[in-house]
Amino acid sequence: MILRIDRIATELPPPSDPDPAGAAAVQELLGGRFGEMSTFLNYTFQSFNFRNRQGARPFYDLVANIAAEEFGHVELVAATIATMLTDPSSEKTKAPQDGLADVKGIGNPQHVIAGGRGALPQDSNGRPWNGDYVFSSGDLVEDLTHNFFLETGARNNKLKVYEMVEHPAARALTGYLLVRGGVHQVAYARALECLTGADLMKLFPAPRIPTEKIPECRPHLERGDHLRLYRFSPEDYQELPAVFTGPHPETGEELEVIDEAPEGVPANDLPAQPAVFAPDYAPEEISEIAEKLRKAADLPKQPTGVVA
Ligand code: MN3
Repeated sequence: MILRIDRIATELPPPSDPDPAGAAAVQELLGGRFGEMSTFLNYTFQSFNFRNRQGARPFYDLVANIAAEEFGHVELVAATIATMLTDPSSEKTKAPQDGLADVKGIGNPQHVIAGGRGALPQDSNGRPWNGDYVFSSGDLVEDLTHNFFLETGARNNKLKVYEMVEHPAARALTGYLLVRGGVHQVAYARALECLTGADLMKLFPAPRIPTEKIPECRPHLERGDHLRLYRFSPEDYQELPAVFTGPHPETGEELEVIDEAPEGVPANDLPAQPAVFAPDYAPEEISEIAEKLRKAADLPKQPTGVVA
């Protein structure tokens, strides 16, 4: 089962100038072959299908636990794309006027026409994420080798999107994901080392750009997030430290398992976009209905959720 926490993994800047072309490029990090949907669903299916769990517990825990963090990365990329597509002026220009004329020919038209200026499970060409991206052979060494390759490809794509897209939300996203993806790259390399004796640590950094050269990575490095594997469960996945241990291949610092999920931060409450009917042509009507329902259910007058 999955327990859900209504917070995002790291702080994103609030909406500024929309960047539909940049948002289309960031889609590669969500629904591309090496995107977060791929890391999430690869490790998820591998954990679903994992046999002899008790006999191989530290490795099962590693794959299952990283899968949970990846779900949060899918959420974070989606939040970034929605932030980049948010138009602060669309309140004024809505149907039947030409409120969407300015995005014609820029970025992915489906973000606007099929979606409510939000993320879609697609790559940067608008192609749907594909279940064929999941590799779950049942052979632990093979699956872990694949996962190391997947994290390396993901890091490669994040670096290119970083170079391509200057929007502050995209930069905050890629800075964070490069650090966390690096941890997963190390985790799978170390797991393979534990199983086979192969020294994959000589492959780091791959690609050969150290994360400390990227300004948006630095706050996460200074916090030590490049060394930490968080345990994403109140009680379970206790055997992570059996595999996630030893020195970091780039810095030599000691890896560490944090015995709880990261705190996370509240997401920005992105404003309504009436031109695309999100959440409605007249969002204030939905707010009025919600207020009445909240009152009838004896809930507090103010909404209970937390937003940034
Ligand atoms: Mn990830």
